[in-house]
Amino acid sequence: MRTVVVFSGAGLSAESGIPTFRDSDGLWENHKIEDVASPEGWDRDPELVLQFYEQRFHGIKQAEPNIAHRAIAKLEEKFKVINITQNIDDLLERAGCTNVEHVHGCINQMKCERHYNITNLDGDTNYQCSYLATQAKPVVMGDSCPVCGCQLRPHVVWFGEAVDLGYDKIADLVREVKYNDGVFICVGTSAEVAPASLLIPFFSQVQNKYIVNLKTWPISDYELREGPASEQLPKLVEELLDE
Ligand code: BJW
Repeated sequence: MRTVVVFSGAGLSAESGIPTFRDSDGLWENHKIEDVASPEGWDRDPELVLQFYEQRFHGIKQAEPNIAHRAIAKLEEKFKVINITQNIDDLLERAGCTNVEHVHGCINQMKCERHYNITNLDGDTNYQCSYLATQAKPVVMGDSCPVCGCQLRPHVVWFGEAVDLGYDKIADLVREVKYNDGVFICVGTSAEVAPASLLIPFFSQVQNKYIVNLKTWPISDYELREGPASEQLPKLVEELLDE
C-alpha cells in the first residue's frame, strides 16, 4: 500500500473558523507571542496564558471539520495515511483520520507545569513530573497536579520547548514514502517554525510532493496547489484516488 504523509498547519483549520497565527487577523495580531506561548510568559503571568488557551479550547470545541479535513480522511480508502500536524485542534480525528501525530501538542490534554524533560548523556529522557492527562474542560488557576501538586497547564509546545519529532522515525518515513511511490502533502503552514518546518526539506527527495496554500511558495521542487485548502485538497485527493 502506498503511503501518504500529510504535514499540516493552521491554514487547514482556518475555514473551520479557527484563526491562523501569522495572517492578518491571526492570533499573533492580538497577542504577543512571548506573553502567551513561551515558558517565560507562563512564569510572568500564568493566568493570562490560561485565559488565552481557555478561549482557544472553546473555539476548537465549537468548530467542525471542514471539507479539507474530510478529504484527508478519504485518502485512507486507498492509502496508508500519516498525519503530522502542528495544529492543537482535533479536527482531523473528528473528520475520521486514524493516524494523527500532534507535534505541537493537543488542546484536549493537560500536563503538569513541571512536565519538561531532561535528557542525560546516555540519551535517556527523565520527566521532572510525568503527569499528562485528557482535559475535558480548560485548565484554570489552582488546578493542581495529582502527582506533585504543581499548577497544571495545557499540553501545548511553546517557543523554546522541545518538539517531539523523532528524527529517526522521520528518516524512516521519508524512506518509506520514497520507496513505495508515496506522496507528501504540506498544507496550510507558513513553515516559519522549526523544527517542524524541516520536514519540507527532508521530504524533498520524494518524487510526489505538493504544497497546498493560499499564497505562492518560494520552493521550486514542490508542485504548488495555490488556493484555499477546502478547494485544493479535495481536488488533489480525487486525483490521487483515481491514479
Ligand atoms: C491557508 C488558508 C487556507 C491560511 N487554505 N492555506 C531564533 C530565535 C529563537 C528561537 C528560534 C530561532 N530560530 C529558530 C528558533 C526555534 C523556534 C522557532 O522556530 N522560531 C521561529 C519563529 C524563528 N522553535 C522553537 O522554539 C520550537 N522548539 C525548539 O526549537 O526547541 C529546541 C529544544 C530542543 C531540546 C530541548 C529544548 C528545546 C518550539 C516551537 C513551538 C511552536 N508553538 C506554536 C504554539 C503551539 C500552541 C498553540 O497552538 O498555541 O505552534 S507557535 C505557532 O506556530 C503554533 C503553530 O503550530 C506554529 C506554526 O504556525 P502555522 O501552522 O504555520 O501557522 P501560520 O499562521 O504561520 O501560517 C498559516 C498558513 O496557512 C499561511 O501560510 C497561510 O497562507 C495559510 N493559509 N488560510 C490554505 N484556507
